[in-house]
Parts: sequence; structure tokens; C-alpha cells
Amino acid sequence: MRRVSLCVQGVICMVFLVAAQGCNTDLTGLGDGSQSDLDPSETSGGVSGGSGPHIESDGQVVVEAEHFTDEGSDWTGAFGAMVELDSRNWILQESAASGPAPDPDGFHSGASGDAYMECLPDTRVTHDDPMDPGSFYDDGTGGAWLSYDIDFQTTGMYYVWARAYSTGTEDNGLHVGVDGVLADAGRRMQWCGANEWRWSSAQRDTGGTSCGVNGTITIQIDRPGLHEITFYQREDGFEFDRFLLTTNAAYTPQGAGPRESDRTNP
Ligand SMILES: [Ca+2]
Ligand SMILES: [Ca+2]
Ligand SMILES: [Ca+2]
Repeated sequence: MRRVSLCVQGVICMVFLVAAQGCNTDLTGLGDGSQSDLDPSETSGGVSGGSGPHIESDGQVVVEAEHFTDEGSDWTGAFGAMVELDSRNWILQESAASGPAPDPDGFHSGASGDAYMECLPDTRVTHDDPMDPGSFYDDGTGGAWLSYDIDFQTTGMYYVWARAYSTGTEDNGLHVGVDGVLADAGRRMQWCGANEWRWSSAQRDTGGTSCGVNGTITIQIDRPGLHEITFYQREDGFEFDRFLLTTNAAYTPQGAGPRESDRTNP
């Protein structure tokens, strides 16, 4: 009797131990929200709610282009209406193309959040079209821009990836800078491969090709805290879905990429 009793106690004790271990494992699996808890193969995009700066965590931040903090064009009141006629603006595109014409390639579905920003009007579509004032800014100074406030936790060099839809050779360039400074490493971001949403971190003419090679567009964050990331027009008609900054040289976003990063006011 005594031996059976011990045996029963042992079984009961073991059951409780197993239950306790399972509970502990589950709690650990909830994670602390760090990047190591995220699935690196995330490909379906998706937007975060809330407002305020997006939060960089563990060397990565993802932001929808349509969630900009501020925007502007090359128009300035000092030069009056003549210059305003030449300007381009970043226009929100959702479910259908919306002004100002011309926008020869129309609307493209498949953007994360079902929304993107487009630099319009788009007058220079082919290489044979005239380079109208406002249609092209090779070095990143003077064109329409979009800026994004980001709360950085991690300092260092970031690879800049952006997702865009190009339909030709004259709507596939962009520039990126930090805190109002456009460094050479952020100039002439380039896309090749038309008629699909595609990620790039390539600088034009790197690697011996006009398309460039990925990993050559970078920015430097030297101190933690708030920084302003700004994308500047290179070519009109550029269609801009979202961007991703990462300190990981080996990371290449797939599909629509990871879900958008959280914001400071969730
Ligand atoms: Ca278009
Ligand atoms: Ca164009
Ligand atoms: Ca988007």
C-alpha cells in the first residue's frame, strides 16, 4: 500500500511539473516585442494604427509612404504662379488614380495598406519626352518631398529600402536624406524592372550598371531619439508604397514586407 501510494503521488507531482513548465514556456513565447520575436519571412505588409513618430526597434523600422509627417513641393510663394505651374506634388492614391493629370499609367493595386503616394503630374514618361521644368531633379534639390519622423533606439548605418511601382525609365528614381541633409549615399535611388511593386536599395550606376546594386543606398544615425527621414523627387510619376530601414546588410524584404512599425501614440 505504501509503495502504491508513493507511486500515485509521484505521478500527480509530475503532471503538475509538466503543467508548470508548459505555462512558463508559453509566457516566454509572448516575447518582448523585439525584432528577434518577429518572423523574418513576413511578406504581407499591413499598417499600424495610432499617430506620432514610428519606432525603430532592434535595427529595423517600416513605414507606409502615405503615413508621412510633412510634405512639400518645389513651389515657393516668393516666385509666384509661374513656378507653381512647374511644380510636382505627392498625391495620395487609394483605389483609383486621383489628379492632377497627366497620369498616363493610372492606378496600381497591390500596395500595402491599399494606398501609396505618387509624384504628379507626370509629363516625362519616355526618354523622348521633353524634360519640362519640375519633371526631374537629378541631385535631389528642388523637387517635391515627403518627410517622416522616426524615434530611433539604435544608432549606426541603415540600409534604405523602398517599395515602388515603375512603368518605365522615367518614373524610377528617388533620393533620401536625414534631418535636412542629403548625403551622396542617399542620392539617385534606382529601380529597374517595370510593371510590378518592387523593393530596391540600389544607387544608380553602382556595380557597373545603370540599375545599380542593392545595399548601396544608406543613411547614418549618430544618436538615438527623433530624426526626420525625407524622400525627395527625382522623377515625376514615381509611385511610392512604403520604406524599410535596416542595420542588417543581409536582409532583403520580400513581398510587401513586414507589418508597419508601431507609433509612439498607438
Ligand atoms: Ca500612376
Ligand atoms: Ca515621369
Ligand atoms: Ca502603402
